[in-house]
Amino acid sequence: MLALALSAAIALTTMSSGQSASQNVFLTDRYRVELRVPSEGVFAGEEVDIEFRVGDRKQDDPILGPAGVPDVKAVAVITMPSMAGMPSARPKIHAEGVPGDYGIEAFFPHGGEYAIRLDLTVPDGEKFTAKFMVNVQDEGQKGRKPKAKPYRLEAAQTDGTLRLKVLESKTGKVVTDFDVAHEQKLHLLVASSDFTWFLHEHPVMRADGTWEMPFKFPYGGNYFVYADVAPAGKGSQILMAPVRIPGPAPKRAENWNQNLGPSSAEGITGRLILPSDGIPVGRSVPVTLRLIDPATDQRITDLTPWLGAMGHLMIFRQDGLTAVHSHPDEVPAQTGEIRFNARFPKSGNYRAFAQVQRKDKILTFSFTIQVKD
Ligand SMILES: [Cu+2]
Repeated sequence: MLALALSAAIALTTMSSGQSASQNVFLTDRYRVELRVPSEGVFAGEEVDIEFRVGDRKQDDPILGPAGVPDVKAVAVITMPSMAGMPSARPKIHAEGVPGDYGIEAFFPHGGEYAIRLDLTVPDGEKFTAKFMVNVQDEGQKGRKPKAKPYRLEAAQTDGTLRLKVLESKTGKVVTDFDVAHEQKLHLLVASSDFTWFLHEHPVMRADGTWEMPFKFPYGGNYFVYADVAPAGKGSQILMAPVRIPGPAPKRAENWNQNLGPSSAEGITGRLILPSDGIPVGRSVPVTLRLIDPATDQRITDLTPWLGAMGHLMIFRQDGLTAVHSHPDEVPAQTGEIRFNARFPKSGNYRAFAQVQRKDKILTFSFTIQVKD
């Protein structure tokens, strides 16, 4: 009797919130929601309209399918389940010309699997949530023209002050409203063009949207200035502005040979451990930072959280145009090892900077990773 009741309850649950085999259709007893991902796919780094249709299964036409439901109130939230701590996007939704059809004004900062949650309220007041997964392809795919990014960064240094602005590309409007990610609204990352010099700071925003910080570039030459930001509701974006500084530059040959350590900071030795069978392009892979005290050969187990995590790993492609998102596993153990998940969208040479906090000091380790096709 009990078993029967249980199986009936499960069947009911499956029916009321189930997902069809296609994964793009979500059903309740009454309604059918279909996510219409563009047939050519969805690509990172461009704004895309993803349509969905809400149909009434009680008015099911044998040819046209469930009648479209107009005036649905919809709230969309886009997250990346593999990237814990990445700010969610809350994209705008508009009604299309056809009753029951709606469009999500989405933007995906980089490739990977995203979850789209739709909280829907139909005109009779019924509320339900439909969830979908969307696989987003990396930008810069062959045969695809790069599209304008929704935001851009301005960076300039004058009189010992670095000033940054995040602007809406279309309107030129300065963005002043940001979501917090890893305890900050803006993470400033500055690197020399050969990625041998690196800085991670948190400037302060003035009311007009200018981010300021006392700062002088260490020498002349080209730099990449990155702002890791999430304009309110728009999700995570890494924006880059190249900066050229006059003056003498140190003469040295660029070295991009793979170098997984040892890298030293404050007397501690860091090594990077990559998957033994290589790094597949476009797939999330575990990257482990192992920290050792060379005096005792013991693992370092007294790190303290910094910016909401036990470690941060920032990875840049040699051309400066690709910054790799990586996040530590959600529950890092005090084992002297920090495991990150990193995803390399292209083959090429990458410089990785790992940062941890120990005894109130920030330790920065640098590595070079070669990703082959
Ligand atoms: Cu930061």
